[in-house]
Amino acid sequence: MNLQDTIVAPATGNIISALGIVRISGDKAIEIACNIFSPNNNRKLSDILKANKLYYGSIKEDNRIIDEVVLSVFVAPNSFTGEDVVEISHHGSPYIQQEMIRLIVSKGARLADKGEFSMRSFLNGKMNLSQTEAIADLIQSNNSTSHLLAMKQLRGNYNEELKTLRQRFLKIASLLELEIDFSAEQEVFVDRNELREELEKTSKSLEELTNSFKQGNSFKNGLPVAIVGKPNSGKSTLMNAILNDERSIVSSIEGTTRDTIEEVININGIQVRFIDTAGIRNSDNEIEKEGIRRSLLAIEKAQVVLYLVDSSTENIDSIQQQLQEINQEVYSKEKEIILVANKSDISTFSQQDTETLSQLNAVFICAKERKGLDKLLERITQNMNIEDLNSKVFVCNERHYNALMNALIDVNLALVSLESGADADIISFNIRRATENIGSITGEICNDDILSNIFSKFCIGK
Ligand SMILES: Nc1nc2c(ncn2[C@@H]2O[C@H](COP(=O)(O)OP(=O)(O)OP(=O)(O)O)[C@@H](O)[C@H]2O)c(=O)[nH]1
Ligand SMILES: [Mg+2]
Repeated sequence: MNLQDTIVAPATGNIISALGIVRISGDKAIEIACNIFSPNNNRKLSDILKANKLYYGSIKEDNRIIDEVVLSVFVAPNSFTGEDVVEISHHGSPYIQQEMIRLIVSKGARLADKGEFSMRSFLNGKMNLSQTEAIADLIQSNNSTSHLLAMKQLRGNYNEELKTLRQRFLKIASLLELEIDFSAEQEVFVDRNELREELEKTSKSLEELTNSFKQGNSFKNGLPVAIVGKPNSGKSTLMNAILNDERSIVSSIEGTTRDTIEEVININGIQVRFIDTAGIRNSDNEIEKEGIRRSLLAIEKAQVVLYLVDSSTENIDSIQQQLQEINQEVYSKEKEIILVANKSDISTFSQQDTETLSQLNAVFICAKERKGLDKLLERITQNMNIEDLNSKVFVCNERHYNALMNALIDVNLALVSLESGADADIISFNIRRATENIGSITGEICNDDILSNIFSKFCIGK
């Protein structure tokens, strides 16, 4: 990707609105603006141009006026990208915007790639990588939780902590490498007890950060809750009762739901994504089989699994058997499985059965009459404390999570090497790898592939 040329893109969406913005960035931005913009005071823009000023006038192609606009001029390095930037605020017609971009391209600019403004901002040192990602999240935030998380990341979140850690590690690795140089003298520059303490402390804080991902991700994208169980257990009825809407088709015919249906609702400030699934059973029907495959996929992706049983037809032994099977299905995935005994209005459970179900922590509901739902919703969100959002640090970016996991593995490997009395070069190798993984989060260490991958997920004009 050529980062030396001048780029242009719409900064606002392709919809009819009061105003729209076209942004130009690069060496030729101001020259192009002077070429196409005529101030309303009949003077030339090049004669009156100053940094950080707004100008009112027209965008013209030859003598044809495309629009009356306000021009903002930012001179490098004091702009979003760190380059010369011109922003044109025009009347919000997609046609005007297209015409303007066509004209600007004809004057020597190139259409920007996805996220190219942000990439330039990063490469010119205006923001670190994690902050540019926070901006993408900020644009996509659609509720108070995702907004707050993006804001926290934009303001640094765990960046400073990682930066300090990386510096400390770089120093340790260098000292260890010095020992290799002085191996003949048997010099020791790094006290092994202190190093052990340092590595243990780091391992613990990296573990805390990685552990926060599950919750952070649920806060950001909504807690995924799969409603599963045999056909006719009342899954779709429960989904509709929670949504207070006839969203899913309900019928007494087994195998009514064929595809997964997903809806998000807000429970006391927490976004929860409910997924109604096809009832799980052995079936020869191709469509139903596909539905069941999707149900299993929904379980795979869920944080919480509501396992519904029909209190009017089930018996305890069978329920225990089903729970065992579902536990095997989600084995080691750290999901919470909540047993939900539905149809309490026509329940055939004995007192003893009810006690056994209580011991299994079951929640008793009657989806049809919307009874017991409050308790169920409370159970679902019990591990998500909205107050934590302000007081705790959360990792909610998958790329950061993977890098932190790798760093954690490196630090633990360094610890194992240390315990086994390994040579300084082996310990230092693991520590250096940890610093690289940590550095990849803020972009201190990165390569073109990582950058292209990150910025390709951005929108055009950002
Ligand atoms: N009496 C009673 N009937 C219920 C209750 N919940 C659901 N039903 C009935 O049970 C039948 C099946 O309900 P659904 O919600 O379609 O069941 P499902 O689990 O989604 O079934 P599939 O989509 O086929 O897997 C319908 O006739 C519902 O009216 C309840 O709490 N009490
Ligand atoms: Mg259904």
